[in-house]
Amino acid sequence: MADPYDVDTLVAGVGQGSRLALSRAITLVESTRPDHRSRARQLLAQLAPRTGSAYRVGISGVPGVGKSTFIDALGIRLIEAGHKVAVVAVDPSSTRTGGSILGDRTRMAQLSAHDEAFVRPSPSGGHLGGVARATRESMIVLEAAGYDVVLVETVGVGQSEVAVAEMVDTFLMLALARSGDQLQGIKRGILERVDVIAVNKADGDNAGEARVCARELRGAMRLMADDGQRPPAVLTCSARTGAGLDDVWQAVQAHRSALEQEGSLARRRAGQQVSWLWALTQASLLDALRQSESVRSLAPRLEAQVVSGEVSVPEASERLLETLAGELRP
Ligand SMILES: Nc1nc2c(ncn2[C@@H]2O[C@H](COP(=O)(O)OP(=O)(O)OP(=O)(O)O)[C@@H](O)[C@H]2O)c(=O)[nH]1
Ligand SMILES: [Mg+2]
Repeated sequence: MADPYDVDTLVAGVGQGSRLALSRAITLVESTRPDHRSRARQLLAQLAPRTGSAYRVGISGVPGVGKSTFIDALGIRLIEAGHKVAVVAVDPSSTRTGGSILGDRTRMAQLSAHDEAFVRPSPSGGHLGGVARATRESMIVLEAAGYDVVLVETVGVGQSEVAVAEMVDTFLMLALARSGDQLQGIKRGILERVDVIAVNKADGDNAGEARVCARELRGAMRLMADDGQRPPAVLTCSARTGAGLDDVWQAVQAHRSALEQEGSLARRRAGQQVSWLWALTQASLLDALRQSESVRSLAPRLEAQVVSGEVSVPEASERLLETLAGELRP
């Protein structure tokens, strides 16, 4: 049987927009097998020159805010406007539930079925660093295949948002109108990275409350913005009815044009390359630690010794690191 992961064949196939080649190339970059990693590096090196011009947009928000519904509806609009749209996800929790993959496929029903769209479910398995690496590298493959809008979905809980903010040009936060604390559900650390906020489900009886919420949020964002910093645009939309979606996309475009005009898009991306370098190195170290045979065979004894008090935790940790270092050294 022909080698499904032959790099030259994949490069050619991705260039021709072959969905099969694209799926295989993404499977390859998602893999943590050392032989796959080595091929993935060759593949990415060859594809990288064809990337850089796509819109990279992160979409976050608490579970149930409507991210998948929003991406489905926005994606279709963008395709109608002539774009090719790819959707990837950073969702380490999917390894636990195993449910969100199927869920997102069915919820992005229109987009998944479209020829001009490519919806990739979250990679399963692994720590956040590994999942973020896979997503980042998948974005390169997708951009090289001609997808000029790449939407990255993440659940608005914990560190995955920060990881996504580190790989996109514009970070869009979906919010819900809730009386009282409008900032609830938006973590402080992420607030300073948000470029556009859209209060979703602004339909039916909810529309008025959503507008009030947006107004309050707008005021709060202005107060919080540092001197000279542009506060995020705050809008309302309904992923269900489509109301306001065009305005949200316009706000995303306006944010990106402002970045380009100030010359900060290039700066932002340069900074992201450097943070990727370190994130990748850390993720690779973690993978090496988990895959190391000698660490694995040493671990049960060390764990027992730590529990019995025979060896202290710092000593045991040092021994594991030494064992790994010995293995990494050629
Ligand atoms: N009324 C209304 N309901 C919406 C809207 N957008 C999404 N929903 C509903 O909200 C529920 C959750 O939507 P999803 O798109 O699955 O939300 P999500 O943020 O992707 O959820 P997770 O992937 O679980 O984090 C579904 O029942 C949607 O039909 C909207 O604009 N208006
Ligand atoms: Mg979803």
